[in-house]
This record gives sequence, C-alpha cells and structure tokens, in this order.
Amino acid sequence: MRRLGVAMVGGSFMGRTHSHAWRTAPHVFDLPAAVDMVVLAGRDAGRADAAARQLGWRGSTDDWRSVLERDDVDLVDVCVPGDLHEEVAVAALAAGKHVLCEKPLASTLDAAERMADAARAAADRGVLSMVGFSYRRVPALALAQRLVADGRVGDVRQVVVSYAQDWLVDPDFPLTWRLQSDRAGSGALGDIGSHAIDMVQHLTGHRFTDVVAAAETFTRERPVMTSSEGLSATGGSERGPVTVDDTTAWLGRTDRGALVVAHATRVAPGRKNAFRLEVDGSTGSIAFDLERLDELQLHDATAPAEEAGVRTVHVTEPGHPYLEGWWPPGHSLGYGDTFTHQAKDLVEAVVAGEQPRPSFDDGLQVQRVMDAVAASAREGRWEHVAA
Ligand code: SOE
Repeated sequence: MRRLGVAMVGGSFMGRTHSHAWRTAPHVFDLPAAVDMVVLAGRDAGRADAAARQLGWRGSTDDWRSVLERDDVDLVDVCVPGDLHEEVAVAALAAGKHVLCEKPLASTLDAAERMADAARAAADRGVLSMVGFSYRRVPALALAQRLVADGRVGDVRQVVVSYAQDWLVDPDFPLTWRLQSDRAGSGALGDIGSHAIDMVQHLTGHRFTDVVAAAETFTRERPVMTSSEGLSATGGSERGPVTVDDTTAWLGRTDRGALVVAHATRVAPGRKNAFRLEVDGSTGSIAFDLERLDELQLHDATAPAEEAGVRTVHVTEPGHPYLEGWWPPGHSLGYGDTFTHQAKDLVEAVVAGEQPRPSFDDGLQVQRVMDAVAASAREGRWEHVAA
C-alpha cells in the first residue's frame, strides 16, 4: 500500500482538528494510502513536543523549514495564523510537497494571488494543493449541494446566509491574532464570513459579482494578550486597538441573477456556531443550521398544496455523503468529523493525481469577494468583484 507522509505546521485549535482528522480518516474510510503523521512543527520546541505527543505525531520540531527537506514528508498541512500562510505554503509547494492550507487562503488579496500562482505552477509539476473550507464536507451540506446541482430547487433566486458566534461578546476577551488586521486580514468577515461566501458559491454554482456592505467594530479596545490556547486567551491590564470588524453584513448579486443577503458576526449573544443558510429556488427551497448539523430542511413547491410543507431530512443514512464509513444508520456526526472527510478527500485526490477542491484558485476567488465586501464597507458604495 502507498504511504503518505504528513507534516503539520501549527498545533493550536485548527492543528487539533486536523490532527484528529489525520488520525481518524484511515479508521473510518478505506484510503488508498496509509497516512503517516510524521512531524508537527511549532514555534516553541517544548510546546510542539507536547502537542505532537498529545495529537499523535511521531515527532516534533521548532524549525518548520526542516520538514520541507525531509524525504518522508509528502504533504504539508498549514495551520498557522493567516499572515503566515503564504510563506509556509509557497515554500512547501516549491519543495515539491502537496499542501493543505487553512482558510481563508491569506490575510491579503495580494498574498492570495501569489499563493494561487504558486499552486498553479506546482500543479504543472504534479504537486497539489487545497484550501480548508471544511464545511463543504458536512454531510448535510454536501447533500444540499448535490440536490441543488440536480435541479431539485429549480433556478436559485435568493440565498440568505448568516454565520453568528458569541465568543467576542465579552469586551475583556483579549486581543488575539484573530482581532488584528495585519495578522488575520479581517475579523468576522475573514474568519467566518469566508465560510459563508465559499458555501453560497459552492452550493449554488453561482459567483458573487457585486456587493454592498456595512461593518462595525463595537469593542474598539481589548486587553493586550499575555497567553493563548486554542481560541481561549488571557490578557493583562493594558489595552490595545481592535483593528478588525466584529460584524459585517452585505448584500450581493450573482452572475446568474440571484440575490444574496449575508451576515457574519462574532458578537451575537447565545449563538455558538450558528452557520445558517436558506436557498430559495423557483421550485423548492433548502435550509441548514450548523447547530443542528445532521438535519436538512427541504421544501418541494411542486408537491400538491395539500401535502406541501417544509420537511426535515435526518442526514444519518449510509446513502448520504460520507456516512458510509461511520456508524449504523441514525447515528449523527459532529463538527470534528468534517475535517476527517476533508482529509479523506485530499488523500484520494493526491493518490489519484487529481486537483482537490476547493483549490487555491477557489480560495483566491473567495478572497476577491471578501476584498470587495471590505472595500464596500469602507467606501459606502457597491463594489464589483474582480474576475
Ligand atoms: C472561530 O470563529 C472558528 O474557529 C473559525 O475560525 C472556524 O473557521 C470555524 O469553523 C469555527 O469558528
């Protein structure tokens, strides 16, 4: 059997989800290669070693460049803050390593352009890359995509999408990298609005062409961070400026004539991970909520009026996307499992020598929409999305 040596750069929250995926995918799915979790690279040797032991990596290093020189590493998984994606991903591709890079692709549009250029050049040499919009692999959303593509809702006319979390409601939550524009690029827009943009386009097959937006930062200063672990952090008494949006809302038009109403916020009290969307077509509609991630709401407007109504499909059956390898029918999956599906699809694509999706070009296109949304919020006018 073929072997795929994986190295991970970063070992925080996303590093944990990806490690879980690399460990689990071979136990759930019949993969065409054996996954070898070779090495985890982190900034601090002690923390990298502890993370590697806990997360199941064979070794650790505090020098991420050293993993690029190893013959036993075929793929580099980039789980570092957004401003470091470009340096690590481009170097890995140049070294002939396949790359999985966390979303959004980069913290600036220029960096995303350079990364997509590097990915295209690498693909010519058989070196593949993928950006981690993991929600494409939620079974209910994969099913929704299939139903829309099969014409089950007719022509898509409008999408309402909202991604709401509440972990920044507390004004004393410290200034982590996710609250600094030079590190993250943007706030709610890039962190979770990027998922909304990718999902709307993936589900409908449409592309945003024009957007008009408004953004707000409600808490403008936060405690300077003293330490962090995953999404949690502690801060001191000194405060510093928040340079990203707490909330961004936008309206969009698509290339196939649909309207999109969108909203991303990390300050919605009580909303933990509420990624909700509804797709209205000419003959039906589909609705989804990540807080009930094994359910899909369907409505068939062609059914007789006496029988019509929104019905709930429990996406827990072996015929549903990704479910074949898991538990007996009726048993649900969770957030972490979407990363396992992502790892499975990536291993299969790499072994087959096929471009995995979403590609860096897909990530670049999302970045262009984000850039237009941010520009519109700044300038107060409609913006065209660069093609
Ligand atoms: C934090 O807002 C976060 O972890 C995002 O960064 C992830 O992309 C999303 O999956 C869950 O929320």
